[in-house]
Amino acid sequence: MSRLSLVVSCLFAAGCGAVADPVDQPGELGPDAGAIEIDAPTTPPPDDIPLAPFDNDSAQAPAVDQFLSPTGERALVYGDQISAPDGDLADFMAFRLPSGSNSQQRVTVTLTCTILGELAVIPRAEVFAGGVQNPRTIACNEGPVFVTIDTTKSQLVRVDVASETPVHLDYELRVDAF
Ligand SMILES: [Ca+2]
Repeated sequence: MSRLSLVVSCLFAAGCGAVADPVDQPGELGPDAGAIEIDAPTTPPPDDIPLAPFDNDSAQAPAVDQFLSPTGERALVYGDQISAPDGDLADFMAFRLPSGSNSQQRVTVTLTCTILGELAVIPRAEVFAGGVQNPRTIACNEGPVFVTIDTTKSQLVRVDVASETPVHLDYELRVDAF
């Protein structure tokens, strides 16, 4: 069998690798194997952080808009998920209180979160009175926070997260008004 015919037949013969390997492997594997082991720890973490599905809510169309009163629904409880930098970045909820003789009322806002991923910025809920520029901010797992609100205005709550590395939040927002 000529040299050419041996090479060609190797393309079709299952055992032909055994002929070539003893020549090539010993010299290449030593230094290469070492380099691979050194590089391995620098590979990025597994991207098994889930994405929150888009739910198409917005400040204009909140996921819930609830009227709270002493004789009706006394609390707003809403649970959902958000994620960053991809997926659904923010959710919006709204609530209103009866406007009695006192236009100021204190409520408690609680944001409870289960967080997956490395966080650079603590996720938060922000409570906006309609049109007010400076929202009151409540951080994840901070516990109940007292917020004094204007009962003549609808209150918007935005829960959001900002992160350049993958982060996923399962949260429950709770507003206790009475
Ligand atoms: Ca959303």
